[in-house]
Amino acid sequence: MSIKDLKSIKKEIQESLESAKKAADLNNIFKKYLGKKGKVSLILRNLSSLPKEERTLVAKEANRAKDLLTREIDDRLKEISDKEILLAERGEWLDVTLPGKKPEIGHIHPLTENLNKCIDIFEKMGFSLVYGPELEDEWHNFDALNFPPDHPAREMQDTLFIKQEKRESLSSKKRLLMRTHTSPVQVRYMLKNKPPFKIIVPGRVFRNEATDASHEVNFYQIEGLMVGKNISVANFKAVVEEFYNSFYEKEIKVRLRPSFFPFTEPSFEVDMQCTICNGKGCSVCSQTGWLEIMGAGMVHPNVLENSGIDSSKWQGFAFGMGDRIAMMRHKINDVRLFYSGDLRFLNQF
Ligand code: FA5
Repeated sequence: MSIKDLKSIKKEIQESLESAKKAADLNNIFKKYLGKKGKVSLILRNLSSLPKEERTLVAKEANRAKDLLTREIDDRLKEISDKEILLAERGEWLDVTLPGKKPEIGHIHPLTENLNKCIDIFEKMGFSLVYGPELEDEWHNFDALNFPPDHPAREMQDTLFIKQEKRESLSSKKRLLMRTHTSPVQVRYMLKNKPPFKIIVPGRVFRNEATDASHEVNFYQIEGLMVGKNISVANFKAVVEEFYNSFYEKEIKVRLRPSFFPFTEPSFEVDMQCTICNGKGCSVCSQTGWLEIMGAGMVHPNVLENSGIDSSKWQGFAFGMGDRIAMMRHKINDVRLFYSGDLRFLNQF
């Protein structure tokens, strides 16, 4: 058996594949070349009888022919079986022996799985789970949260307003929008409940902004709110550290930086140590070792008062975090992938 013979076998295989019309033809081709006594199988089995210098070359070519044949036959069998199914579906032909179509079994979306993990951790720390409406009014989303009318802070979050007739003449409690954050649920909860309490509010939020690797038009937030007597920033730091340690299943360092939100005073941005480089500095954390992960602060007295709570007796902290915690957990560098509905991405979880 020489390389030349092998090449002609390959040609022969290709020709018979081209003329094969039925599954049975393909099975015969398989038998002829790759069956127990098939031409290619025999070559592979008898390699040791070839001179050393020819053996490697022949082995390489024979294996190539084997791969080509297996792949082609698989593809063609699938093609033929699809055609047969199509014909059967048209009622022209029915093969009752064909195996049924396996129903595809879905799984929980990675963002839902992350939310569930967060909920479990906070519930273990005694937080109650609260939900609020996605279609919100301007009063709960902005006014009650201490955003003054016409203050530039209102523009901080580009808002998707709902078209309403004579909108300008409506009160802010009637002017509707898609909530831009989960913070309005703080107000809704405080109006109906007496402190002390600690709650978390997971949910979808909407912003009218251009998308990029860390910005989506619609994304998830988890809001936290704890109100009681003598609640301080130290309590907040202990809660978030405990949360991140459990969420990432390793010790995570957290630091607070001063920031501004109309509904908290003082306000801060919370950074966590980058989980990818463990704080050493990498491209994900722009070589700083830290990643901004949430907004937070001590609830502004005006917000407590707007929500019917005496700010001289009670105080608390609030925080809001987005999908970045899931990105960091799964090492995903573009938030849009989570919302793409692309099964090639989602099937990896
Ligand atoms: C807020 O939304 C505040 N409500 C958070 C808060 C709550 C502060 C309670 C104080 C007290 P901010 O706009 O920074 O803040 O959003 C919070 C987090 O949501 C950000 O850290 C970011 O991770 C995420 N986020 C913001 N905009 C987007 C977006 N367009 N796409 C995806 N995630 C976003």
